[in-house]
Parts: sequence; C-alpha cells; structure tokens
Amino acid sequence: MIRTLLFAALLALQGAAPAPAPPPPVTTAQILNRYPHDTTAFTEGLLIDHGVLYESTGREGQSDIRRVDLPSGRVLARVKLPPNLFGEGIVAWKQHLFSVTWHGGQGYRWSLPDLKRTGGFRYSGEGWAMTDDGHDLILSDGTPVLRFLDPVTQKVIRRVTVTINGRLLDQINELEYVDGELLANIWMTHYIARIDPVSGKVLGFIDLSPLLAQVQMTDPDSVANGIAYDRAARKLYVTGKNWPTLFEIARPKAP
Ligand SMILES: [Ca+2]
Repeated sequence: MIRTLLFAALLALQGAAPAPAPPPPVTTAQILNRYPHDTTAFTEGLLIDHGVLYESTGREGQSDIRRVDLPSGRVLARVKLPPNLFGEGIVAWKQHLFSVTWHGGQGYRWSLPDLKRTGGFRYSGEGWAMTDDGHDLILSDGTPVLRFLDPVTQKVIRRVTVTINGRLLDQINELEYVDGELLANIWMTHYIARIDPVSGKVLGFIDLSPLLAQVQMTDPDSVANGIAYDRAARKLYVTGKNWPTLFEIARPKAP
C-alpha cells in the first residue's frame, strides 16, 4: 500500500500520467443460422419467451407488437399501438409483456402469449429498450444511464451508468441480458456493447459487420437493432430495422 502511494506520489511529482487502460476487446460476430425477417418491421424490441419470438416495431402510425414464427418469420399475432405513439422496447415478465414508447412516458402491459392489453405504467424521460435480469426490469433511454425497475410496481429501484474506460457511453438502444452480461445495440453503429450490469463498465464489443455485409441495407435508419436470447436453448438472435434476415450468432465468450 505504502509502496503504491509512493509510486503515485512520484508520478505526480514527475507529472507523468499512468498508462491508459487498453480498449475493451472487439469480437467479430459469428453467424450460425439465418431466418427470414419482415422487411416492414422497424425493429425496436426483440425477445424470446418460452421459446416464442416477440418483436416490437416503431414509427408513428406503424408501431405494433407481434408474436412471430421464428423459422419462417411469419407474423402470428399483432397488436397495434395508438397511431400517435412510436413503439420502442419490450420485456417479458411472468405472464406479461411490458412495452415502452419513445416520447411521452407511456408504458403498456400486455398478456402473454395472446397480447391483450391489461394495463399501463408511466416513467419519466424517453423509452428506448427493455430487458430483465431475472430480478428487475431494465430500461434504456438513449443516455448512458440504465434504470432498473421493480417488475411489480415499474418504479425505479436503482440506476447504473455505462462507461467505457471511465468515459460515458450513450446511444444505448436494444437490450438483452445474456449469461450475466447486458448486451446493448449502440444506436447508429454496428456494435453491440457487452456491459457489466453491476458496474456499468463496458467489457467488450461484438462487431456485427459480417451481418451488415449480408443484408446490404442502404437506408441509413436501417441500423442493427434487436437482440433476443433463448435462455433454455442458449441461442442468441439479432436483427436490424427493416432487415430481411434474423441471424443466430454465437454467444460471446468471456472477455
Ligand atoms: Ca431484447
């Protein structure tokens, strides 16, 4: 300890800065399977509950929440949001599915698997995406701050700030809790951040560029967004806004 303090004092005296921390490791996504995806779906939320795929889509007048047949991409059931609302993320919790909207702080609760509206909730600020860690719901809003919500009351229990080597990371979009890590699409990029859900530190990134090369989207809004993890089958799926393909990719290894 004393030796450490002496070393720090020496550095300060000499005006030397400690060596910068190395950047988090980047892993290139490995494609395992491909499935059709509805190209009219402006994907904002994606999850698997009891082996069933659910997806939420955005844009005013086009927002809905759907149950999807994963192998074919066929929409099996669909519920539309009011036309003035821009749908965002979804999370499944027991027999319910919660959804948030971009502006206005309006959240909804739906029954599973039939998607009947059973209630609503309010939150401050914007809503971007949701997931859960088995205890709490987790809400992103485009800022570096993730909110952890009580699944029963939907009230904020705590906040975690996402940082990369001590610097704030924002534009955190679609979320998925995978084997103790929080995976997050970073809006307008082709990277998924791997976040420690306790400290908020970015542990690494998954580079989705091999997927982009396959879908060849030209619309700048058609970014990678949507991560779903089948916890029982241990399969990880990702897609993007209006992408023609839903990909199964390899689960990330410990960084
Ligand atoms: Ca998700």
